Amino acid sequence: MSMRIDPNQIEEQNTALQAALREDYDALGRTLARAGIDIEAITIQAAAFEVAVPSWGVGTGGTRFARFPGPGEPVDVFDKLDDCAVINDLSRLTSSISPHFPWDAVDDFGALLEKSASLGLTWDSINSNTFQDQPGQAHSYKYGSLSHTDEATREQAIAHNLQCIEWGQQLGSDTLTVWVGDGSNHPGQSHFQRAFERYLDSMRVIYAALPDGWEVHIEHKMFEPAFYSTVIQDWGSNVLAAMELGERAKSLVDLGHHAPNCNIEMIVSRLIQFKKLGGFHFNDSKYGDDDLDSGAIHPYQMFLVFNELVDADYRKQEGFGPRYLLDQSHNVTDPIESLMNSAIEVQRAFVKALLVDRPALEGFQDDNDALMASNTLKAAFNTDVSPILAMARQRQGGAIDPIATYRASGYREQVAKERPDSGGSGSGIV
Ligand SMILES: [Mn+2]
Repeated sequence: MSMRIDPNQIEEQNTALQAALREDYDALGRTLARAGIDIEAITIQAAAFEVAVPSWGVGTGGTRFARFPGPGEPVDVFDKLDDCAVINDLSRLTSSISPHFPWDAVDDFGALLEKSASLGLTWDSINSNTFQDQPGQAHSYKYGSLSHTDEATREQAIAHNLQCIEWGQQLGSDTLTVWVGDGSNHPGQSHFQRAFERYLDSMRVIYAALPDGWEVHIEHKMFEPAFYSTVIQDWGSNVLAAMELGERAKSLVDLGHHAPNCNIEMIVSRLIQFKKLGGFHFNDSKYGDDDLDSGAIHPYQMFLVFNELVDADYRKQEGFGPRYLLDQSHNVTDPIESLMNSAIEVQRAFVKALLVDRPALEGFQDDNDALMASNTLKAAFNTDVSPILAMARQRQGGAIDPIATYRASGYREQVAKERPDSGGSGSGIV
């Protein structure tokens, strides 16, 4: 059974918070006006901001040690759509969903499209999965997929990606995201160059099958499941592969897939410069690929990434238009709450980056005034833009306080009654 948050309930919650929001918004408007910034122009841009949600994100995640499922977890992709609709109805930031195949494969894609359309949702990038074996699969991916030493295994992995493109076309998507777990656990286990050559040969077949208007995004990952080396380990391997394949192959940056202290914003700048930035998987990280909620650990880093993105837009950089997707593992929170929170944190980084005084920054850079250049960024980062985000949500019919409204709605309690226990089965973290 499908359940939607009642718009009257959102309205009722908003009414109680409206006067305080107006006061805060007006006060911030006066502060920004002193810096020559029109709060209304910023609010319009905040309202237009979108970040896609991953279908796999609405289930409770886990580690390789255990998974502790929450109540009312989605049973299938139709349930996932209901949860995604709640996230978007309250946050007004997430109208598209990124599916993962074969997890989300169905017999009737028409029914899936019909349901997503009825909820006001569209389909973002398609994610293929050759990092685990499926029941009845002829060849195992234990030792790799697109770069496997065995040709038949590589062909099976290629065929799955072609199938993903076909399913994606039925859903109206236009991007395939490829992440492989291929790599090695022991020095000497794999010949680096030969493995990379086999990967490229496989990807050439997939690239050649891209329909008109489609792109393929390559995702790199430093480690896990392979702990010594991975075939697409870093942004260097990633962009080399993308350059080798052609202009419709681009690099995807997952914030958690870099070495600690890596200057991700500079990588983003490089990819923008060479028209190779395909998109993002937003999350946060303390130690490695720990898939924490966006903005939970390094909000300044996310702001600096958006500073590059807003700068590219400001300079009208040719060929610039990356996709934004959340990719996190919600192990101890209600995934709907984490995804709403995280979408807002990503939007917050974007809106703060809009406040950067770019002509002033350029002047300080040209004058080698390091302190004032840094302070220019900090001035934007230190501005609390919460009233802008809340106003943008409210104007689009969303909730001023999405978490409070969600909790008051009783949605989780309701679906917990309707959906059977999911058990401790695995949930995807990529
Ligand atoms: Mn990812």
